[in-house]
Amino acid sequence: MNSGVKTLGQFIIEKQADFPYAKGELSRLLRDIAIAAKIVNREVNKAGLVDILGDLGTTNIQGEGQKKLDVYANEQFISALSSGGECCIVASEENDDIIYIDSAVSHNAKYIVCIDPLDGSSNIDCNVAVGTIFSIYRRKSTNGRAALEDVLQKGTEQVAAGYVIYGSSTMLVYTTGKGVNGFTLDPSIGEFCLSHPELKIPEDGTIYSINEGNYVHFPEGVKKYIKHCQVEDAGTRRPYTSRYIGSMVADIHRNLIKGGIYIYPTTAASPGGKLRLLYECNPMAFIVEQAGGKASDGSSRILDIDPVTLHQRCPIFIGSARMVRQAEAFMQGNA
Ligand code: AHM
Ligand code: MG
Repeated sequence: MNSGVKTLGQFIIEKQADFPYAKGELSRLLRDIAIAAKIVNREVNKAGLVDILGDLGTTNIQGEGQKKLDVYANEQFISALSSGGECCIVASEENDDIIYIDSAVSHNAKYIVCIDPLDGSSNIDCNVAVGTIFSIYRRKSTNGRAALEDVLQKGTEQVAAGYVIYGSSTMLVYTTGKGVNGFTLDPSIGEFCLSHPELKIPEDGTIYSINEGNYVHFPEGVKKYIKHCQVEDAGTRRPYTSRYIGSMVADIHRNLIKGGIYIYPTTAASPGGKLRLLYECNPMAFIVEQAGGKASDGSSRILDIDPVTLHQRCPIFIGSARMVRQAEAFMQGNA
């Protein structure tokens, strides 16, 4: 029977043919991530019930203390990646150090996963969208145990990246470097179904997303760009609309669909930027570039940054190509 619905599982298997060298490991890795995402989704959906089912710090039915959702999400993804057998190291925003997966099945695993298990988790208390962001690399070392050097690769080396948005509906969006596809979770069948094939971000947009509360601490170029967004000009459809959810995944997802720019610049509180290169900026940059957009640190391409440390941060300007180019021009003082 052909229901006309294509599930993520079917899609991944079909796309495996795009990689002649593939033996199915990457497909299995993506499948493991999708399963963990469904488990996390179930818990995120129940977040509002915490007060009536038992508050954090109390004991659940299995006699375990109830965990904060970001800790829970971290455990779910690490557990799925550990038992899946395709991943030798997980680097998580929630853990200070890399996690070696030394189980027998992962002995010859060749993939590294960097993950932000629940981004924007401060939004959970008020029922606002949160997300998971992941990034996959192939290990470079050929023998022995994989090491930190295998994790500290440039964004250009990513073999896949994606995010899950737990919003008004739950979506998984990912790329393996051949375009971007989006899948919406159909809760009635428990499957991610292809809903946004070959996503393309509009070349230009009318939405800017930035925490303007930090305005006084922004670099001059950002201040001038914001003023530019607010000036009336019918030809460029200005003033633009300001939209800031405070969940990077949700803000970038909206801009990917409608066109727009998301900026988290350096500030006095975060002189190197707030967002992490490996867990947030690189995967989102890969996805947005694959959708036809652009991602910059204000002067250079995010994906070309050489990571030095695991939890390195960087400023980010990401979204519709024309808007990012314009913001870069302001940053360089030539707009
Ligand atoms: P987190 O990883 O601690 O959740 O922080 C990342 C989040 C992004 O999702 C969001 O865009 C940004 O931090 C919001 O920061 P701010 O509250 O400073 O505007
Ligand atoms: Mg985060």
